[in-house]
Formats: sequence, C-alpha cells, structure tokens
Amino acid sequence: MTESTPSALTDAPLIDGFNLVVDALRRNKITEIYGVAGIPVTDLMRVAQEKGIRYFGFRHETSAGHAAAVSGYLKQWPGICMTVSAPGFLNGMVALANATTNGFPMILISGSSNRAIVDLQQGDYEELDQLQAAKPYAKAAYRIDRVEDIGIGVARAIRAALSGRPGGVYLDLPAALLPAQMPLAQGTASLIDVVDPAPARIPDGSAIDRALALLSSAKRPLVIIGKGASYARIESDLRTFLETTGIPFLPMSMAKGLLPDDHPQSAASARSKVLAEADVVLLAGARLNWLLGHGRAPQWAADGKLIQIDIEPTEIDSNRRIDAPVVGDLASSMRLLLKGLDTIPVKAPAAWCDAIETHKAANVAKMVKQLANRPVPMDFFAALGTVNTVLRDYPDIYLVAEGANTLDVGRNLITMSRPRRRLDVGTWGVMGIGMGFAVAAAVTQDAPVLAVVGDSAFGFSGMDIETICRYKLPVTVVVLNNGGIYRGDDVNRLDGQLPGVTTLSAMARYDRMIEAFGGTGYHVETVDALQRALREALSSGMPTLIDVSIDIHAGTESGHLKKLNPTSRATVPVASKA
Ligand code: ADP
Ligand code: TZD
Ligand code: MG
Repeated sequence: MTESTPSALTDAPLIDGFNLVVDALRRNKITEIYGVAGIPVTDLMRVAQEKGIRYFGFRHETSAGHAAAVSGYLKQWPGICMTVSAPGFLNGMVALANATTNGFPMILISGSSNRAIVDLQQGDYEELDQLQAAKPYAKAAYRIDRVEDIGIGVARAIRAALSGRPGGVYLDLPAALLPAQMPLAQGTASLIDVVDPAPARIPDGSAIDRALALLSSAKRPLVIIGKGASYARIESDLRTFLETTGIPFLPMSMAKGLLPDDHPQSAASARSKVLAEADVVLLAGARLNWLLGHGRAPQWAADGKLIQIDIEPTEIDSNRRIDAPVVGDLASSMRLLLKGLDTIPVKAPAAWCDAIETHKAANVAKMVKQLANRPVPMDFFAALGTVNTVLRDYPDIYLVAEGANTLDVGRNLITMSRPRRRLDVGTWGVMGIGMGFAVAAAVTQDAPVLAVVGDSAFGFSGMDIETICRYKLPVTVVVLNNGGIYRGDDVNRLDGQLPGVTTLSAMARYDRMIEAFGGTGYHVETVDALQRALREALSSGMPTLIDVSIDIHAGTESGHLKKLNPTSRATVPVASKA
C-alpha cells in the first residue's frame, strides 16, 4: 500500500497496484464497493475505504454481486463487486451472469492466484483459471497483468459494462499485481477518465418514419414497456408520446411505475386481451423472450405487426419478424418518434381503447371482491393486498420482490407509481436477489426499501440481514411464510413422516433471525397485525423483518409458470404403499 515510497534507484516516489486500482475507480465515479474480504483483496478494500469509497461487506458474494448489479441499474453506472479468488469468485459469478442476462452494468473484480502455478495446475491456494471461467457468462472479461495497465484495464471494463446493451464485466486482478510498484508520476498519468462510455445511438430517420406509419395504420395498437426503458430513463418523453397518441401500454415487471400503474392508458389488467388482439405492437426496451410468450400464438395475434426499439441490433427478428426495427438508444429514439408525430400523426382508435376499458373494469371488479376476503390463515391475496394498502403512503419506496406466488401475485397487486422502484428476479427468475438488491437500493438511493420475499426465496440470501443490521439500513423484509417452495403441503411419497420435495419449515420464525442481529422482528397471522407491523416498521426506518404466516395450502405449484411445468406430479394422488 505504497503511495509515495521513494525508489531505491531514482528516489522518485512510487505507487502500488492497490492504490492505482482504487484511484482508477475513484476517478471514474465509483463510490461504493460490495464484496466479501479475504486473500488477496482485503487490503484493496481497505485502501478503497481509506480513500473514501464506501465498502459494504456481505456474508455471501452472490448477494454482494446482486447489490452491484442493481446499483448499476439504478445509477446507470457500473456497480462494483469485489471477491477473493476461486470459490469467492464463483459465488459472485451467479450475479455477474444474471447482470449480463438482464442488461445491468456491473464489474466483478476478483483477485486471483499465481498464474504460473494455476496454468500448470500445480495446486495453488484457491486455484482456478478465473478469466476463462468468467468468459461465457460475462459481456466481457479482462485480466490486468501489469501495474502500468491498471488504468486501461479499468477503463475497458467500465466502457464494456455501459456501452450498447449494458452487462456484467469480469476484471481479473492477479495477487502479484496489487503490491507491484511503479513511479507515482507515470502511474497517475496512466489512469484514464472514461469519456462518454454510453454514447447515444441515433436511429435512422427512415426507421422512425416506418415505425410511425405502421402505428398510424393500426386499429388496435399497443406499447410494451420493458426494463430497458426504465434503465434509459425515458419516462418523460414516453409519457408525452403515449398521452399524445392515446395508445394503451403494458409495463413489464421492472418497468412498472415508469408511468403510474393507475394511469388510464395502462392495459395491465387486460393483459391477455391486449396481447391476443393488438394488431401493431411497439416494444420499447423489452425482449420477446419467455416473459412475452416469444411474441407468438396462442398468446399473441399471429398476424400482428411489430415495431421494436432496441440498442442491440441482433435482438431484432430474434423470436419473430420485426416489421419496423428501430435500432437506437431509447432516449434518442423516443425523442425522434415524438417529433415525428408532427408529420405522421398517430391516434389510437376509440373503439379499441373503450373495449380495453370495459375489460379492465370487469377484471378490477373481480379483484376487489377477492381482496375483500380476510382469511385466517392469510392467503397471498390478503397479505399482498395489505402490503399494497400500506405502500400507498410510501410512493417513493423501493420494492424488492422474489419468490413464486409471492412474486407473481405481488406483481399484480402492488401498484407502482414512480420509475425504477420495482426490483425483482428479472429475466432469469433467479432466487437470491433479495437482500443484495435491498442493500444497494438503500445505500445508493438513500431511500427506504421493502423486500417482499417468499420463505424459500429468503433462504438464498437470508444471512445478509446481518449485513442490513450491521449497516443499520432502512430495510423492511416481509417474508411470506407458507412453509414451502410454492406451497407448504407437499408430501413425501415414500414416507409421509419425512419432508416432501417442496416442503420447508412452516413453523420457522424468520423474525427471530433478525432479532439475533439486533434488528426488530414481528410475527403476524392476521391482516390487521400485518398492517400494523408494516406501518411501524416503515416509520421506524430501521432493519425489520416481518414473518407473515400464510396458509400452507395457499399458492400454486410454480406460481404463474404452471405452463412451464405441465406434467407436475404435485396434484397426482400419492400411490398406496400397500
Ligand atoms: P423486460 O424483461 O422488462 O421485458 P428485457 O431485459 O427483456 O426487458 O429487455 C430490455 C431491452 O432493452 C434489451 O434488449 C436491451 O438491449 C434494451 N436496452 C437497454 N438499454 C437500452 C437503451 N439505452 N436504449 C435502447 N435499448 C436498450
Ligand atoms: N434456484 C434459483 C437460484 N432460482 C430459482 N428460480 C429456483 C431455484 C427455483 N425456484 C423458483 O423458480 S421459485 C422458488 C424456487 C426455489 C421459490 C418459491 O418459493 P417461495 O415463494 O417460498 O420463495 P412462494 O410464495 O411460496 O411461491
Ligand atoms: Mg413459500
């Protein structure tokens, strides 16, 4: 950790790799690092902390990685996760791969062992060829071998994470690099301030005209808003575009709140109808992956036409023909579409909007009836409806969501009114984002956070409530405890006394876990008790966990993904053992 040790030969002051890495990060607006300490990065973390970067130490690298990823999503700037070699690195890889899949900019920086020994597989401490291991799952992967290349290595990582479709970048720092020294003046001069790493990509004028012409011919137009639009922060122009044209919109999960869920043009409560009937659909930062039935029948009208705005040219035609591709960044594209309305006006036909309105009203009435129930034990509707009631008083709260029924029912019931406030399992449906996302939302947004998680989902990152308590973050965790993955009433088909495949402990008291770390716990069994506990938790602004007892028979196998699990044996009667 030498910043100014004179060189024996020249007397010139020296700087080491520890300081150069930290200086390179600081010069590029990195203000937080999430990680788990150990050989060879502990001192790197200490130098970072010494020089003013906030360091958040986790209990598991996957949580730290998820924190870095969601920090990237919220800040439009790479979040940094730092891990030790081999096992720590691999724990972080889940988060890096998830970031790449979702388009979140992050950099996983990992120390690595002695290259000469690793490459000959001679059995070094924590031996692993990390660069090769990272490559298939990262948007880009680099190793910095020489101290004079630290500036370039960090610059490349930042640019790769942010440019085009953002993603996860791996940066390998061999242990020997960190104490290596070079003259201070040259070292400082070697650092790079990254300029314009996410340049605008202006779409062609003809692409804009083609898109508008198609929209203006539509009888049943629809706009689908994805998390690319949330990331690109286009809420203002998007709203003007939608309100000028009157086109109904459907937000993808993490795009909820970009326009308020209660906006009159939201078609969320008529989702199946609009997908099946729309004749022209504009995709704004959303991919036609499994979450949208690949854009195909039976969910979609087979003869509908599509417009897709995306920064990634190869996304076009990936699942279905795109009639009017707009390859460009969403901010520029939306600005040009809006301007283009002067010459090519677009107006959604009233008959279509009225039909959606009627359908919505019927669905909303059904939901209101369902929400009036207050069963004991609670089901998912009662619990999540209550969460929604309380959150009306907290429109700025960041909501983290994971689980199956907890996630799916919550997505429908919990309304969002501000952009980028809903953070969830995203494209992969990955469990374990909970505590990491909550930490990063709390520390980067300086705002209260509510994590609503299934009891299984909580288990993947639950130990990091200790992290939440240690940093005294304003995070409330609501665990919907139905004693299982999906449901708590699975049976062991061989021996009914033993747990079934999806069974967890229904009598588990997750609230007592947070008490062990100095936080506040509640255990609730009724709607009223949940409402009271949640209000107290949110007004305290302190780490709190509410264990919510849910009927073990509530919920469906695979949540809303039943069709991906068509041959489930969950409902097949257990064969007699006689
Ligand atoms: P969702 O899960 O909400 O449907 P996806 O992650 O599938 O969203 O899609 C997001 C899309 O947005 C990706 O294809 C990505 O390339 C694109 N995207 C991300 N940032 C931008 C941007 N600034 N401009 C244009 N497209 C973007
Ligand atoms: N492992 C990982 C990393 N991600 C996954 N998605 C799964 C396993 C499989 N899985 C799901 O897809 S949802 C889920 C698992 C284990 C948990 C559902 O149970 P829960 O939610 O208690 O969190 P509900 O409310 O009981 O449905
Ligand atoms: Mg559960």
